[in-house]
Amino acid sequence: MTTKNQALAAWVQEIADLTRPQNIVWCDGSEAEYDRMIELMISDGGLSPLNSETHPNCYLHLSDPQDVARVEHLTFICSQDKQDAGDNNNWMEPADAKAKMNDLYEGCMQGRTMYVIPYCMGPIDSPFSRCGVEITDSPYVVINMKLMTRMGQKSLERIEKEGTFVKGLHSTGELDPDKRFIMHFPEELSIMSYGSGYGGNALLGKKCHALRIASWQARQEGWLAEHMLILGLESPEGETHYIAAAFPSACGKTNLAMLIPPEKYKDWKIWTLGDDIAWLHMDDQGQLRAINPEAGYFGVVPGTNAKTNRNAYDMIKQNTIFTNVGTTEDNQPWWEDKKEGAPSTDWKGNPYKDGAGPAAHPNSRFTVSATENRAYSSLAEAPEGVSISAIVFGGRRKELAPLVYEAKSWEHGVLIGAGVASETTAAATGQVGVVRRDPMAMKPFCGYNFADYWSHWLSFAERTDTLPKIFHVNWFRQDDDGNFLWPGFSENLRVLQWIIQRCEGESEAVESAIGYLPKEDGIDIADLDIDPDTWKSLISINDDQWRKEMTEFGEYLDSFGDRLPKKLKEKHQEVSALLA
Ligand code: SAT
Ligand code: MN
Repeated sequence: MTTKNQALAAWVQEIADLTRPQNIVWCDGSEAEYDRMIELMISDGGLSPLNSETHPNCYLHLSDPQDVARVEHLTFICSQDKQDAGDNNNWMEPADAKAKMNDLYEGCMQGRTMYVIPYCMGPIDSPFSRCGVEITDSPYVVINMKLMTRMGQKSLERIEKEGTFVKGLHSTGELDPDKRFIMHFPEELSIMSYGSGYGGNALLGKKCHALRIASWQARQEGWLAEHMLILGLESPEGETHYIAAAFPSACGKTNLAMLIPPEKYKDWKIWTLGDDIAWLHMDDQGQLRAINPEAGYFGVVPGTNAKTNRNAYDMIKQNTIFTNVGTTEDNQPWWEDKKEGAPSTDWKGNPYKDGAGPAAHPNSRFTVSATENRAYSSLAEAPEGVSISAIVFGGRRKELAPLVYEAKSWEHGVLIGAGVASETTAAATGQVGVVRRDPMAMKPFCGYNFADYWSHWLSFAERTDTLPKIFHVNWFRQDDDGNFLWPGFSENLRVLQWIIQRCEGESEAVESAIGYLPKEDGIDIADLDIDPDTWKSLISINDDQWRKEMTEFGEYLDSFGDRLPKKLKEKHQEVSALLA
């Protein structure tokens, strides 16, 4: 296989000259190719088969122990003008970044195979989809891209027809944390990644393309590329509303997107469209429509069990790649809170020792095709996407943010999104559990200056008056002893119901300084074990805490200087005045 597209052929040649691989393989995306890659990886130790009776077609990959998460401090946006990247990104002069990367790439594929992976983010026939080509020397990347994207021949055909594609170059390199960089060149639609084999650093279609590069493109073209799940909530009457929700990594997007309603609401149904990324476009009628650019899930494994996420638990019993989990004595995958079996080896491949750390790495992952999910929505493949009724922001906050509140307008909703803060998780290297500002859950993923990003969000209000309503949720409130105040998981359905009722004008709310809150009986919790005081605190605000929050948030906004949209500042002042 090769290509009719001159630019692509020339680029592949140029990269081959630089990296000097032993051979070049163009990936066609076929099942046969996937099976061959699995065999190859088993034979060279990159994968091991798991118990084929309990977990048919499942494999375990153990990464280098120093290469288990995204590396935000080594991720750069290399725009011509530093201000375009903004203080929210690390920046490097494009020429310097390229020189640095080309030094690392020089001869780096000697003795190895170079894989050329054409892929399409989004349904292959959707006008909203965008294509890319990833060049990599990692077979692990090939099999993951096969599950996570529409990859191979069909994508190449689309690239040949359209002529444009995002160029992504990846090499695993020496896996030396000091020689690891993830560089983005948004003006050239290109990505250079070196020294890591981990998901978000190496599967370039995901965060690098579908968020960082796409967010930049989206601003120029009038759409949004967001760190959002997409779900459909179907009522017993058969009416389905679509919701897009942004939470930081490892804060439960996959669980919410695959939620099974509690017994009391068993006539309701949740359909999954996506669990991580949404591309939002405005249609001719002024409706915001969403597609999921991905075709699979790269989900956090620990905590997944028959109670927390039955759909995912069943989904990953076959045709799944596990990265950095432990195993049981009979070679089944094992992880913390699996609630079944016991660990025999840990994620480093050593015998498991009680008290010597978790068996599965906290950021261990499953990779699986979305078609394995029994709640997969038939509309997930629709080229026109689905019409979004509500946008939801959220984070992991022990205190402050109530269970749910609603923005008073689109502009106020943009302020609420910009105000998202969350406790850090194991999805990125660094300290876990410290609150950091993470606007729209896009801090690690927005490919340009946040001030310009907020202007772009605000501009949608000038284009239509039928925008979705905006909400904020927090499933993670705790008491002083660290107990969660809200049961979460399937019970979150009750909050989604309130959100949809609000969209339909069917539920009254209480106005507060920060937005509309549910009335005490607005969400049915009669059968839940929540005492009245706890419930009151979950759906009310503490003015002192919020005054402090708004002061800190205001300082953060001011740090964006002149580029900060005036409208956002005004909204911030409005809320602050109501709290004074
Ligand atoms: O590592 S990924 O970026 O692919 C997953 C995540 O952190 O959301
Ligand atoms: Mn994510």
